[in-house]
Amino acid sequence: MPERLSGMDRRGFLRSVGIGATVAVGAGAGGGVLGGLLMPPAAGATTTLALAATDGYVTVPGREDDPLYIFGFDKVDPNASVSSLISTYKGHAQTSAPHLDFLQNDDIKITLTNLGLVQRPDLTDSHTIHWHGFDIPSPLNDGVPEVSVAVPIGRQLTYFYRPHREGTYMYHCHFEDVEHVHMGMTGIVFVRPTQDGSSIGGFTSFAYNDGDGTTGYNRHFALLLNEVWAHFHDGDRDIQESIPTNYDPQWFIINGRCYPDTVLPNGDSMTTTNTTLGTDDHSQPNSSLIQLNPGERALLRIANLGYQQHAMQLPGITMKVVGQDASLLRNGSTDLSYETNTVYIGPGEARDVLFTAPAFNPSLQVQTDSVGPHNVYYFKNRDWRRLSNDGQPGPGGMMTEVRVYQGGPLPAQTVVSQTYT
Ligand SMILES: [Cu+2]
Repeated sequence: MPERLSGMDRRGFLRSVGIGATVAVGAGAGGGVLGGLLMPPAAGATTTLALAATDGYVTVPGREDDPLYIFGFDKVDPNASVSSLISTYKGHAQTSAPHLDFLQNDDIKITLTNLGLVQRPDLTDSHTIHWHGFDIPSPLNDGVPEVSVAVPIGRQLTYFYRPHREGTYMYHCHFEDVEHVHMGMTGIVFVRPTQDGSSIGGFTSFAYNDGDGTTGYNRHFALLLNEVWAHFHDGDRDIQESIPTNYDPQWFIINGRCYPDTVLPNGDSMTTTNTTLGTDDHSQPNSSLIQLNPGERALLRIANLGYQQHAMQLPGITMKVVGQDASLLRNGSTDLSYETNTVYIGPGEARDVLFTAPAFNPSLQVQTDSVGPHNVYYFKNRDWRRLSNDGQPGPGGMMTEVRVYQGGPLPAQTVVSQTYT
């Protein structure tokens, strides 16, 4: 925050827009006092999208008939009215949040609408968007409510970004952040390099502006790691306090799902039907399935927004870590990337990992799905306790499958983490 803004001192500015939980924010898309003060003039292409924040329910293995209460973000129509968003989405949050895919140097406007909570009408929490790791020029767009603004129920705020640094990031709500993050308001956001579209080293898509194609890939996959501690979710449902130092998660998830649900396709395959809630087809739409043709190079965009360190392995295939926390692992001309069989990733950290799909091998175990015969490799947590669903016999938890298909039947990917059925 600059010391003086248009002749107004810092305290006066904060008073004029309000701070933290109590303020009503009225900035529309790119307009208003807030936008006029702090938004630079538009330069490149502009991407406009909208997210809505509300509550909902998800299922984890063993809790199919007693779903877990969550908070989350939905991707919604930027032109929809607040009242229509409330009638369509309130109480239908998803987790993980939608993957956000941007191009370096583009202007990005994300309008956040707070729809309120169905299960907890007594709870008048605001929400924010915090783009974790982003080099932000002002706290206004940083989503940290204690030093900026938050979005109260029924109101909207448009966040503005111009990402100058490509790579894999994450985003989350920062309002009462320990609670709202654990309740499910977490997602992956990544920035494609301006080098994308050039043909370098046999690739046209890259993790970074590497200049030599070493971070080129054929397909990319966004994988968000989290844990689930039922006590926190049930406590929020039942108006009970939880003590975070008692943290003891029972489920370990990728993109909001436990194995074997992680390999179900994108979309409504996680539809929840139960007597209390009826059917909710928005809750866990993000697949973690990694489908490859032989010889293709895959980029895993991995982020951890849980509260524990994780160690991820892909037995049978060597991984190469080329990026860390949205930075190419290179110091001048010195290559700092490394090959490994274990990727270590702490809370709030991101890794960009490349590997090449092996040839289809008929002498390995061959499974068949609707696409065809394939070999299976497991991308999984190294800790056996985290491959269990609530202590039940495995495999479960933080694991997904890499399927390498005989004959290369998969068409080119058009969106990140695309699944084929
Ligand atoms: Cu929130």
